[in-house]
Amino acid sequence: MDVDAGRFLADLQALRGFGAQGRGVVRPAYSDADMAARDWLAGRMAEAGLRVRFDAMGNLFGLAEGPSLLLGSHTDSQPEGGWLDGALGVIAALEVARCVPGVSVVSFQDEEGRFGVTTGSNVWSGGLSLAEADGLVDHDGVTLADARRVIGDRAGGDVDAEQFTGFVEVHIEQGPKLDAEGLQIGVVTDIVGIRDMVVTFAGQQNHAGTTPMHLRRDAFQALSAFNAALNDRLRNVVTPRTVWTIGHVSLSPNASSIVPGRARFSVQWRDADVDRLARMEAIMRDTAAEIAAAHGVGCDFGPMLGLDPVAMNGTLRAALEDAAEAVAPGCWCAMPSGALHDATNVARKMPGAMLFVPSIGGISHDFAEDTAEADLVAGLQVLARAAAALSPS
Ligand code: HGY
Ligand code: MN
Ligand code: MN
Repeated sequence: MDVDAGRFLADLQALRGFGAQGRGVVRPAYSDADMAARDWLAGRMAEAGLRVRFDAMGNLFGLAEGPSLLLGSHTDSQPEGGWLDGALGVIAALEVARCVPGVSVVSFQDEEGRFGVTTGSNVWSGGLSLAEADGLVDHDGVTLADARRVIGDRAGGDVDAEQFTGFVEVHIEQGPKLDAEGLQIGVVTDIVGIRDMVVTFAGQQNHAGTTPMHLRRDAFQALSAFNAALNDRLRNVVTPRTVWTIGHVSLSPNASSIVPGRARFSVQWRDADVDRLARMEAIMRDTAAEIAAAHGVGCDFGPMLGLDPVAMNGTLRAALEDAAEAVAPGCWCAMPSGALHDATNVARKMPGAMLFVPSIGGISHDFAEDTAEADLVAGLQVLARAAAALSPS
């Protein structure tokens, strides 16, 4: 079961080359860079003796014969992505599959949600139908149905989840804990839930010089007031682990001499408690409607996307903890995940577990994302040990 750290690191760097942008990557789902990376990965899977299969969403599987343990993550990236987010889990899975019998590999599609929220594994695990996914639209108005046409004749039919005995995903932490505490490995206890929607405030576009302030129906002013009111009203229901983000804003017509007539913005929130997610949704909706009325703008709520919190499987977690203690004695911890992962969806179909390696400075979803090579290799070794213990072969 001797993994080859050099080959693993070389494959990671090779994958980094698809959509490379400085130290990071730009490899959104279905982009040329994403599909070129998937074709390269399919070749590496075949060389490793795995049976290659793309499904209709563009999820890419490398399948071992018979029942197998599934390892993997995703290779699509955020619009400004780090080189390791998702890539680490796929390349580590590939290296382990070369050395441990009974291991299959997957790279899920659109985990980064160009169209939805962990869309590829959501469809594969039955959380979303392909027809519903096809109707999702990205920020440029492209539908997923149109985007996934690039898969072409690669698509080889569904991959049956019944052949897998469990799923393990290694991923960068994407947060500050392991790096700050000088730890090498995190074994994940649970993954937070998420809610995500687009809200539109529609006011009155007008001349920025001749329109008196008291006559304006300024969509940006409404958004600004909404954000302040939301922060104030959430204080009573959140905990230090709760997060919420307005990360995407488009003002129309976005010109310095025109009062913005329309503000279209994302509102996303995450927490480990499904009831708190629901309470936050009620506060968000009520506050948006109230502020919109006060500012004389229309308020439209887009579809709500989301996933509930999920606990990792105890048996798989124990195998990861044993492997972590063997590889990094006293240098690991059990911890929750504040980031969303494909493991959330896969847990619908089979036992799942995750392990983390440190993110330097806790930075992720940024070109500067990085992890020390020794920590990458330690993550590979923990995954390999656990896979050898868990593989059905
Ligand atoms: O947003 C997330 O948590 C994941 O990195 N897509
Ligand atoms: Mn990821
Ligand atoms: Mn990510």
